[in-house]
This record gives sequence, C-alpha cells and structure tokens, in this order.
Amino acid sequence: MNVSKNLSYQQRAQYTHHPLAQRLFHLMNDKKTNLALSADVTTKDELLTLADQLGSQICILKTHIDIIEDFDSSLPKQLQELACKHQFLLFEDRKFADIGNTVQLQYTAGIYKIVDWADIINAHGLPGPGIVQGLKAAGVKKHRGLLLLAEMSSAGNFFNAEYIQATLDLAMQNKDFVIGFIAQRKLHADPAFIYLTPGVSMAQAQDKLGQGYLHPHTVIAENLSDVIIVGRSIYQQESPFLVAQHYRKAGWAAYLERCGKLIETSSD
Ligand code: S5P
Repeated sequence: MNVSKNLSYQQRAQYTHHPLAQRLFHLMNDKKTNLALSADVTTKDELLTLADQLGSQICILKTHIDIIEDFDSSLPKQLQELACKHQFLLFEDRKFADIGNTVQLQYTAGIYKIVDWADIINAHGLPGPGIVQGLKAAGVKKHRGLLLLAEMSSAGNFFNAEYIQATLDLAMQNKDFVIGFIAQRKLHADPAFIYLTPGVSMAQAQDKLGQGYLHPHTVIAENLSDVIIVGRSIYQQESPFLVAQHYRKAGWAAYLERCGKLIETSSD
C-alpha cells in the first residue's frame, strides 16, 4: 500500500518547506478544487473575463502570455488582482529550455517580466542543472516555484525512463525552488512534490495535433497526480463556468476517493 497515496493536500503541505507549495496545498483544500484552467486565449479581454468568471472554481490559472495579441504591461497587474480576489495562483507555462543565462533573461526581462507576476513557471531539464540555477537565482528570492517537465501528454514524445529519472534527480537537488512536476502521473515517493497533469478531458481522447487526453478520475484517483489542467474542454464550451464547475467536482470527487473519504454530496 502506498502510504502517500492517502495523504490529504493539507497533510502534504507539512512535507514541503516551500511557502508557495504550502499555499497551493492549503488553497486547494480551502476552495475544494484541484482544477487548473489552461486559458489559451489570445486577447486580454478573453483572458481577464475567463479568470474572473471561473476564478472561484480553480486553484491555478495557467497562461501562455506570449500568445496575447494586445498584451501591455497592465495585464499582469490585472491578473494579480483577480488571483488575489479569487485566491488562485498564476502559472506562466513558458517551458524554458535554454542555458542558465538565457532563461534568466527570459524570466526577468523583455516585455513580459514573468518573474514579477507568475507564482509558478515550468522548464525542461534537458539543458542540465544550469537551467534551474539560472531561474532559481531570480525566482527564489521572490518565493516563486518551478515545475519540471517530467512527462508530456503528446503522442510520440521523447521522454524515456532515463530522462524522467534525471529530471527527478534535478528536482531533488533543488527542493528550495522546484515544487513539483508536469507529468501524467505521480513519479516520486516524496510527498512534498506536487504533480500537475495536462491533457485532461471528459469529452475527447485526442485532438488533431497529437494531444492525448485522460479523464480526471484516471489522473487523480489512479495516476495519483494532484492537479488537472484543462483548457479547450472548458473555455471553448458554451458555458465555461458550468463546465469548469463540472470538472472541479469530478477532480475533487476523485481526490476524496483516493483519500478514502466519503464523496460529498453538497452542491457547492
Ligand atoms: O505535456 C503537456 C504539458 C503542457 S504544460 N501537455 C500540454 O498540453 N501542456 C499544456 O497544457 C499545453 O501547452 C496547453 O496549454 C494545455 C493543454 O490544453 P488543452 O486545450 O489541450 O486542454
């Protein structure tokens, strides 16, 4: 029996010394949500509207800030205000993948100045330890957190067992900054690490460009990941709020099931 399988998010907060990871575990517990919205829209207005309308349902808003066509420096501040209003974290899905010096500049400079507003970022371990060092030097003093990509949801990807192990080792060496992984399943026994899984849908098994989807129950109850990341299956629907609520409830029910708790029947 896997002991950490049954730990609640609240208990998991005690295993991490990272203040951001603690905050995330606690807000998931308080809001009863393990849903992250992948808001891959291309205008400020669409992004802010989604963040405000669905904010109560999510623990994380995941952005691709470089696809916003009318980006200006007011947007990060507005996102931070909504994150504060609805209590969710901001995750810029930048997937850094360069040498330490370059990723540090990409993180701190340019138009987006990601370090100033994104609580969480992610990176590929591929270039080696320098990538984490470069990001950490800028992010750790602001209590930011890094997720390493240990697996991907796309068909035919090149993530093999050796690469995954090297990624886990890199995380273990940087627990003051790496809070967890983007992965399809739990990969390490340490309960401090948090797992976020993209490629989640109740409506389809794949898209036309190689994306593969899993059901929230598979992700949370069987694969023991912690957060479902859902994009088009929510924001492209007619009533994004109602669909988000549906995903939140499905993700939460799967979490209660894996903790061995009774499924709550309240309608909140
Ligand atoms: O393995 C991955 C990692 C990520 S971060 N597979 C993914 O799909 N993603 C991201 O999750 C991707 O960049 C997109 O923003 C989101 C999935 O969107 P959806 O519309 O397919 O749910």
